[in-house]
Amino acid sequence: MKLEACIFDLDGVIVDTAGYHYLAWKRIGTELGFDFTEEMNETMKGISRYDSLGKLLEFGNITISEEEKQRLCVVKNDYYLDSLSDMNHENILPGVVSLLDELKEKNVKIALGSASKNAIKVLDLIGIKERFEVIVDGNSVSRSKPDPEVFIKGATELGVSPAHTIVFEDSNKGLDAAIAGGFKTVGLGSPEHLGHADIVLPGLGEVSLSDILHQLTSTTMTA
Ligand code: B16
Ligand code: MG
Repeated sequence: MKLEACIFDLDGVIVDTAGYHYLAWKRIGTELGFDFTEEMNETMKGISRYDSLGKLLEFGNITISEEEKQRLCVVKNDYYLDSLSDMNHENILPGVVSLLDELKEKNVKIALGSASKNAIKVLDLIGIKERFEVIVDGNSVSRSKPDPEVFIKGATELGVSPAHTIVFEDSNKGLDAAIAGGFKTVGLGSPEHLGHADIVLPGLGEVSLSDILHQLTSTTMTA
């Protein structure tokens, strides 16, 4: 079977912004009077800003009005955007650029599939926006991961089939979305959280496309 495309999640896969989202939510948690932990944050990775706030409020056992929810989403985003002020090419995670190079060389299509409404801004800051033929982000989907919409839209716009496309994800919910859409999946992070991916790697550093393909199918997928 031939590899037609790769769809990359953004935060935690292409760039190390997952920690910045966490710190912004932690600050909101502190302001609401409770300690928002990394373990709690794990369940929020990959989901939309509004849905993330809903989870945070559940963790804190807090009920607020819709108006206050909208206000807190704006405050959280302001904290997050502040943390991006020094972001540049150096924040790209190890192995990403060489993998994008290899995919281009082998004519494998490349898309972004992110829940973030800040995706284009982040890609601009790190200087790799032009490498993505298709960008699907939080502004272009109506259903948050784990719904497969973001990845299905990416594959449709690229003109490829999910079964011939790899999704790279750092979040549990993102992997659920990719699996529901019928994609091959590579989880980036710990097997404890991402054990349902076809394969789990600690990151993209020091791994080649052929290693990934070999591990994914042993024999049936080629680029
Ligand atoms: P924003 P991804 C997701 O991006 C993040 O993982 C998640 O933590 C964040 O809440 C979500 O984007 C929305 O981001 O507030 O910037 O619109 O991992 O799908 O690239
Ligand atoms: Mg992510």
